[in-house]
Amino acid sequence: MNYKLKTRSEWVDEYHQGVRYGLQGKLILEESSPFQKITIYDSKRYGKALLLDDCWMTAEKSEKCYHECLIHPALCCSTQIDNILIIGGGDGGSARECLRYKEVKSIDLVEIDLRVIELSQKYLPTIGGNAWSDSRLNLQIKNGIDWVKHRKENSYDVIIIDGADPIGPSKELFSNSFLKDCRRILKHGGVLATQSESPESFQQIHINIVKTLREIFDYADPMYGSVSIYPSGLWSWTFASMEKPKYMHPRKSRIEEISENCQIWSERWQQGAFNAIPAFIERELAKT
Ligand code: SPD
Repeated sequence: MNYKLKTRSEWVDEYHQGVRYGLQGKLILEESSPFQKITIYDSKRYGKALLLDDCWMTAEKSEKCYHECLIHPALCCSTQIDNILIIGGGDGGSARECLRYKEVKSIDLVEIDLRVIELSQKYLPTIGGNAWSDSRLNLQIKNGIDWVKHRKENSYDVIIIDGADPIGPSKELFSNSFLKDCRRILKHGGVLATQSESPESFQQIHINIVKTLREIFDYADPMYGSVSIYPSGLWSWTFASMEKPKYMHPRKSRIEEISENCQIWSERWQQGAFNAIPAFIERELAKT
């Protein structure tokens, strides 16, 4: 038996600029949808995981450190949270976190790739949890760019962009025209939240996302945390609003509603995470 080969075949790695980020485990499934390569992997440390185009997206036992951070600063702080739009988020984790708030009346979840939803429901059912059967969830298998283009002004209280990296089908989710449409369809006291890559391994992309959002929305700030399965482990989410930095001040009633069952998010954590901006990023963002 070729021992070395056997050992290697038990690992799956995401490669990025001369570094690889890997998990040990067992391959369950690999297929190509019309949009991307989809892999389901059973990792020893984090349980079942989803990769899109060979990049880690989520894993059963580490997803909360991504989804809680993307959702709660927006939903705890927005003036109203009746109508939510999620672009992407086909694993269901973002919808699940939004649906924890009783005030939420409806969520349009617009995912381009039906297979991501089907495979997440089958292999990673804990991530979507009860969201899939919640009558407030309205699934749309459509292109998110077209969806926002065709919505009326002031349609949503909160917009969540839960896409993959800005290559492949998610590239346009970081474009000026898409984000301008998001501003148009967001209500005035609302908040937009997007994953905004790593300030370490995707430094320039991260800076560009924050700058673009500041131009379009007036107010935008990045928040930093750790997602151990993503390149470098250091990750960011950026929040934007129109009248003031709305996303900085969680409302008491909403904190009380969710905090007991959060693994990472708390009011205190959020404050620290906004303040954890690396000095060089702050300097870069200050340049015009
Ligand atoms: N480098 C991975 C970035 C992926 C962000 N989205 C993950 C989707 C989880 N719902």
